[in-house]
Amino acid sequence: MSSISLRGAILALVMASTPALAADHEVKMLNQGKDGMMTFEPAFLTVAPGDSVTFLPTDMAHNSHSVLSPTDGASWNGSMGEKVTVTLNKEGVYLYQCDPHLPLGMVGVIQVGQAGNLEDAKKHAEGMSERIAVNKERLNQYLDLIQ
Ligand SMILES: [Cu+2]
Repeated sequence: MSSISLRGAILALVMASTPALAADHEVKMLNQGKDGMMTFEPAFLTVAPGDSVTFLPTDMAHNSHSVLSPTDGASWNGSMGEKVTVTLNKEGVYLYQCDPHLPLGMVGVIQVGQAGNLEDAKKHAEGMSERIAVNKERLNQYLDLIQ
């Protein structure tokens, strides 16, 4: 093997072992989505540690506010109509809501890697559910998608 092709082979090996670039996932904040009125879409996301999620004010009168994160995990509190990007390094389940539309079931769930805090998340979700009047089933449906 010539030294040039050897260098090429080494370079290919190095690149193959480099972790995949962190992805950015987009979640729309909508007045009307496939889950009905006042939704995040997609409202359930599975992402890899180190990925980021951007909440887009596709419709304006919404915000994204995290209400449960794993220990040492990121939290966020977007203003109304604000585009927010969060990087999620810590594995676990994250719950978030649109503050004015929590009573209408405008909630979302993100699973980052292993769902080590699933029991905490379910317990917290029970408290949230007491404040949801419409589309109460959504939160549990999203939690059921956790693997
Ligand atoms: Cu909203």
